[in-house]
Amino acid sequence: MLNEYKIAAPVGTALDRFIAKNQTQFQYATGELSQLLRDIALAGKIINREINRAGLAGIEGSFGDEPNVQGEIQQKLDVIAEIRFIRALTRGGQTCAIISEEEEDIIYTGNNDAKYIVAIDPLDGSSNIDVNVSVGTIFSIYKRKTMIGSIPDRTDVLQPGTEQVVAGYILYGSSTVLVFATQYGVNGFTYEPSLGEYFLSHPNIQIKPEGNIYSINEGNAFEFSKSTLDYLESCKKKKMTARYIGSLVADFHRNLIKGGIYIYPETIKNPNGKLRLMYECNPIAYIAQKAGGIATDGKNSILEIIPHSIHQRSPFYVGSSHLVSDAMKSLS
Ligand code: P6P
Repeated sequence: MLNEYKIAAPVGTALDRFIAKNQTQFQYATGELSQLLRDIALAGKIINREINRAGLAGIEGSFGDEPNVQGEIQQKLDVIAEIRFIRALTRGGQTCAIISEEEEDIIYTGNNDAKYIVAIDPLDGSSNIDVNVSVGTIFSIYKRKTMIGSIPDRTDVLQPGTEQVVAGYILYGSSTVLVFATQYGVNGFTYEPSLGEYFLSHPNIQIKPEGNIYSINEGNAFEFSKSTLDYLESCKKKKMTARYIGSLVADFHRNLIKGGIYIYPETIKNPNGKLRLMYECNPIAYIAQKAGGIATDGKNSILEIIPHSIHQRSPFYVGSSHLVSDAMKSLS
């Protein structure tokens, strides 16, 4: 009798089945949060398709020469990703308000009976697309503070990272991987385009306390503080490996899997750091913490920062607990 596993190996746990089997992970377990996660996963499938054919569909390059709210020139795929995610979240009906890297102010979906808020960077690292380097979507999900049925306001969207109920990213890389954290842990799902499904590929991810990789743009070295330079020297003396892709999701995912530290410190050009708290630092910090890592702004836990504006920036140190702790010691 031929071994059935030889001729028809199981495909693994699909995202929908994982969500159904782990309803208790999705707070309040009435299905809305699960549906919201499915809405994000669907938009990710669509963006994955756009990215993989960008060179053929004439959607590479910049969208125009007007800088966005960040002062950066939008790429065509930034705009496409923004449209796709806002549309998916609005039509999905589970989100009452969204804050996005691409929009100056709150996006009101009109779903005032919905329970959830989403903070999103629809396509982070998009300047890498034209050179075929990995990019990613980063998202946080919060429970609204205002009453169901009312119009959401700033108290809903400006919550500290500790209030996140789900945080995740989609990495459009050599394969497309959806990684998300709930209070119960971090799981990764690899997208199988031929089936149009995400399958559990990285169950219960834990980041190693140690690591041999440091990720920082050393092109900014002349703008670094002395303590940052001293820490980098210590990394070199320990013969650590430098790896910097210039796409936060890709740099973080590598360190999550292999161990390491990612640093975007304050510089002369960006005295409060370059990365945005609400839709870059907080979601990545939540994932890092739930995987056993640490994320700080150089002094305090990123997740404890009380936000005052949608696009505020923060210095960012994230990764293996021992590496980040050592970096904090050298900065103090
Ligand atoms: P730099 C991309 O623009 C981004 O927000 C992150 O994805 C990335 O880690 C960082 O900025 C790269 O910034 O200044 O090194 O090019």
